[in-house]
Amino acid sequence: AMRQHTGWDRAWAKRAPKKKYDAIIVGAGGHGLATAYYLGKNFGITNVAILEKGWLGGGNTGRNTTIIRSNYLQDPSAAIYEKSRSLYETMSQDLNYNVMFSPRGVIMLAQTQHEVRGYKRTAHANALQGVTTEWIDAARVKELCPIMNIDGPRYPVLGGLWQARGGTARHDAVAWGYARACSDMGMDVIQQCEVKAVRQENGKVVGVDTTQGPIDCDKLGMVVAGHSGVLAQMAGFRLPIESVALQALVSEPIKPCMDVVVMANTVHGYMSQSDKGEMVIGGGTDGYNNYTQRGSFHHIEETVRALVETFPMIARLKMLRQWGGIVDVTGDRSPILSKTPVEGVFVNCGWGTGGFKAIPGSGWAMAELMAKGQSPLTDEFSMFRFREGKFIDESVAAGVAH
Ligand code: FAD
Ligand code: PYC
Repeated sequence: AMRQHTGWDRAWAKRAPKKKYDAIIVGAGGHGLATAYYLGKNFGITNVAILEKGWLGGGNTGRNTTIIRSNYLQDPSAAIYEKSRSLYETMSQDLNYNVMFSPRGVIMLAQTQHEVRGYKRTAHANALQGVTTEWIDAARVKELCPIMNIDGPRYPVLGGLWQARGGTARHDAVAWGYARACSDMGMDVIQQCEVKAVRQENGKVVGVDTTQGPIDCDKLGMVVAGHSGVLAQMAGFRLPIESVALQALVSEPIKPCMDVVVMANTVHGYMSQSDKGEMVIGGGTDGYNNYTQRGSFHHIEETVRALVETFPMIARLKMLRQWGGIVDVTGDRSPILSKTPVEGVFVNCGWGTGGFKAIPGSGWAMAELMAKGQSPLTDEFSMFRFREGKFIDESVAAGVAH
């Protein structure tokens, strides 16, 4: 008989949890998987389990709109986001898995004088940080994205911040590629395994209780995005995080018409075109804290209304589907990669609306923090910075209205 699509090895092995691991990572999103991958690749720590309550990549990693850029303002942000963007350049080769990194370029539009000043400032900061971005005028914006109406009348395009090596990647492939590489190193990726409690003795972590039983560990990495507050509560401390839904939608597929990513932050909308031809569209976060992973009608209306002056063609599109993810937002719109009050417990969260782009850099840095107790890439992102007033303000660069 002809063998068609049978006899394939599983991309990652299905194993029952062992009694004990050197390190447990909670959350098999991109950040959790990348953390495990670099623990193995950079530090030889492979007695690792990644525990996922649902399915691998089913959180924000599989729900985001995949924009990758590193045009942030502050030096610690530029360091970690540019490290991440540069790791995306070679990720398909590193993982031997096609993550479809597409550095098609990202424009952040300036549609007010305030934004013109803000983005010119960012372009200067990026030049000092070694991040290649450029302030471009309205005519160049139109050249890069001809479907755009730059004349207003309400919000004419005045120019933009252009990052030519920003772009997109296939979100599921990033999760799947890391998962396969972790499994190949002998790590256990365990799905449908929810962490319910964090066990500690004398202020040090000793294990977790899960829906698949108790599992011991020496080190624990909490990498659960919108559920970070819930995990922190299990370990007995609080995090300065708010969880809120961020929604997105896609149109019916149409012919290729836009080969850059555009973010229009004054009007609260952004758009790119997927390889299938769908226009991928998103707006600001929901206006209230919630754990609802769903879309809502008013969000479609608000977002399409926001974008239709700048992209008149979307008035004629049918919208195909919408969804939501729970993002973990900090007060300064920067992430937390940190030790915690519990010895052996580390936390990686607070990426909010913008962590897809950060997956490889965050995993690289978090692995170093967990392996060595310190990383130059995470030094400034401690959870204790909020107590000390050392904020890393990225409210403009976050690019998505909160
Ligand atoms: P997740 O992928 O959410 O992974 C966390 C995992 O932890 C989940 O799978 C969850 O099930 C698991 N978990 C939770 N609790 C437990 C438990 N108790 N036990 C076991 N497992 C648990 N970022 C960008 O850079 N560019 C974008 O264009 C962009 N667009 C976005 C659009 C939308 C609509 C959304 C929602 C987000 C967007 N983001 C974007 C943000 C980005 O998706 C996130 O910052 C990033 O994916 C977070 O990854 P993560 O691995 O930390 O979280
Ligand atoms: O962080 O670039 C971003 C982003 C775009 C849309 C959602 N997040």
